[in-house]
Amino acid sequence: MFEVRTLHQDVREHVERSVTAEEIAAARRDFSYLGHAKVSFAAPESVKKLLAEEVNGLIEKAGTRRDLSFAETDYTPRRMRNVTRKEIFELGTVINEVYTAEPLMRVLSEVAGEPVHVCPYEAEQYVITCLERDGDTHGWHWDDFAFALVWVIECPPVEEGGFVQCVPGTTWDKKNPAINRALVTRPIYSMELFPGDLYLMRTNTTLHRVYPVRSGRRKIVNMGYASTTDLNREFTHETMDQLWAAAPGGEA
Ligand SMILES: O=C(O)CCC(=O)C(=O)O
Ligand SMILES: [Fe+2]
Repeated sequence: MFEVRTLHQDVREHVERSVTAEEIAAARRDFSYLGHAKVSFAAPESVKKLLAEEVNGLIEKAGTRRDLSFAETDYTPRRMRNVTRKEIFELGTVINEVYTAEPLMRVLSEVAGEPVHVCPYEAEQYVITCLERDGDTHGWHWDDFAFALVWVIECPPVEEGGFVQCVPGTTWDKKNPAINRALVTRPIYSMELFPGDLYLMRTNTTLHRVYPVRSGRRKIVNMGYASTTDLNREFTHETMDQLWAAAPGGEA
């Protein structure tokens, strides 16, 4: 009889065999100082490949262009193509399965230095973003929930943009986001990314953006996770709710 392997098993085997205590310790140090850390070691190539195939198919099938900005983040631009959590859940299998993989969440918890939980607000569990036109960007913002794990599927060379910038140790006042004030007050860190990279960010206290792309394409999946504090907190979801509402001027 054939054994039906699951992605969870692939991740578990990889974590048990290949992830070292040193890798985790280094990522945990970066994460605590810088609000972000590369964790590309956390998943095997086999899973990255399946996930990339699903992302490519879903962008073709369900990607919707958006060109928006929000008062809550000082009107920084969001110019991108997205596939929403709902579409990914309905049309795909891999991303939804990987999202809840226990061994992966355990690695993330060790890097974060605290438990990482599935996001209680479904719309923020995962999203695909594709930057594909000159000037496309995911402008400066914070996320509602504490953690994001980003899987880089495709990314142009840094000369063409598409790298991530962040300002750790900042918080989101939705009534007065004061993003430029944060940018001139605190250091900005920039992170070069390559296809196959994964990074974890403390997105509720790390202002972040994707530098506009000039040419080439950048495809990612962002998986949002909650902290224990998040689970006991009331949230408003202005920017996400507006982002996923039928986008005026949006095109399929
Ligand atoms: O594309 C990235 O690397 C970050 C995406 C992001 O910040 C988000 O989806 O909230
Ligand atoms: Fe974000």
